Amino acid sequence: METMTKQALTSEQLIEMENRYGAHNYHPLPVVLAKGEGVYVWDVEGKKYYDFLSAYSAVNQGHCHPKIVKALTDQAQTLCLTSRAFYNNVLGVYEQYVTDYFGFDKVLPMNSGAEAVETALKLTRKWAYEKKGIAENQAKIIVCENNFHGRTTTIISFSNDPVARKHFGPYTEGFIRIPYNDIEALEQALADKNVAGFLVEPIQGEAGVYVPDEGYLAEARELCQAAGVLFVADEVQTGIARTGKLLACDHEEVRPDVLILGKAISGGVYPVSAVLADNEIMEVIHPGEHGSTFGGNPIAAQVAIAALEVIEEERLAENAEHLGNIFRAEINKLVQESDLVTLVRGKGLLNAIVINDTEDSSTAWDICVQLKENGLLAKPTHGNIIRFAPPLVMNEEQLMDCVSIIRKTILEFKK
Ligand code: IF1
Repeated sequence: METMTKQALTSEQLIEMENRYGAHNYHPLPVVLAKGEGVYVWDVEGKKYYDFLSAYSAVNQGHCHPKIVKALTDQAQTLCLTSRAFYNNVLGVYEQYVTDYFGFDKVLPMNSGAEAVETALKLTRKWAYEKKGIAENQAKIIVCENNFHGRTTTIISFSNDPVARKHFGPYTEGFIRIPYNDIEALEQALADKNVAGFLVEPIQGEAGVYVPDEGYLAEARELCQAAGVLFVADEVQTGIARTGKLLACDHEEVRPDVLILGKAISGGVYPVSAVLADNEIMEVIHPGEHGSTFGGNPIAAQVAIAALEVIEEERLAENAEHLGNIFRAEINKLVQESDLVTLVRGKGLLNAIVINDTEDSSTAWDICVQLKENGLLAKPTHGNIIRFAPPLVMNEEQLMDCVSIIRKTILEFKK
């Protein structure tokens, strides 16, 4: 049988193939992308779109950033993978660079965000037993309601999202769940002497870009310090310039004890994640106690250095801050004009609009389909919230173009 070339396949055929041969663990918007550059992506029929999701904030530096892609291809032609059974000539350079960049003594390199969260949980528990003196198997970690930290068995164990959890039990023990943005609840939970850490998203992404009250992170951090509990920040989504600062914690000058990074640390070019901490914490991990075949491989290391350099060179945090302010001001005008949009919230270029309909409605989805028709790709989170997170390399003119697409779509939308 003749093999079909990529170009021969239509969107419809490609969707049908995914449907037939792939597990149905996602429900994508019906658009099949074939190319990306900067803030734009193109579908297989050649239609051009603004990407307003950035692969869930992984592609902060824009699609196929030439500097990051060059780092990837150069290293791929030289040395791809050694495993950590041997040293390689890139990892140490990266480790020095990334620890200096974020201001921690040490890094533990992993691949996916969920793996980095798992790493932070293991690190927190081990620290609790070996440094804090908690009795064996008694350590607890405080987490927040409506958290999203990934898809592994332990992580979904402390989720309260029924879709993420149901029929995946039995669940991992040792977690206390408290309301997000509730200092009193944290204070009460910290009274338990077996608490080892507090795991928190500085802005809750999946929950619908839920920004806590000003001062929440700083107060939470102080309470943890006073209780001798590790403050563990999951900045997988909020990190690396997305919210207008390098880290979302920087808005409140909070330095976490354990920092979890993923997604944009590679500019979306390669799966790279990291856990950063100071020696006092990281030294509890010894050879053989944790790791990953691919973690810290030479390609990942080169890609991450390049991706972090781009953030600084192109002043992406400053741009996110600037464009984010414009974006929310413009969408707030729309809130006044349209009954369909009730509010816009977010920080920097991590924003969401709330649609005037129920959580189980299809309205946000239907609007996203219409946005797609009008040349802009975004994704709902819940039935009534749409997340807006374009690449941070966008310019003001492009942003205003996007605002007018969103405006037109909302004003013309009929339920
Ligand atoms: C999916 C949301 C975003 C994360 C935080 C760890 C991870 C994530 C704070 C795990 C991942 C993703 C994964 C993606 C959907 C998604 C997401 F809608 F669920 F909330 F980004 F907005 N910590 N977030 O947000 O990282 O293992 O995926 O590399 O389809 O599951 P990962």
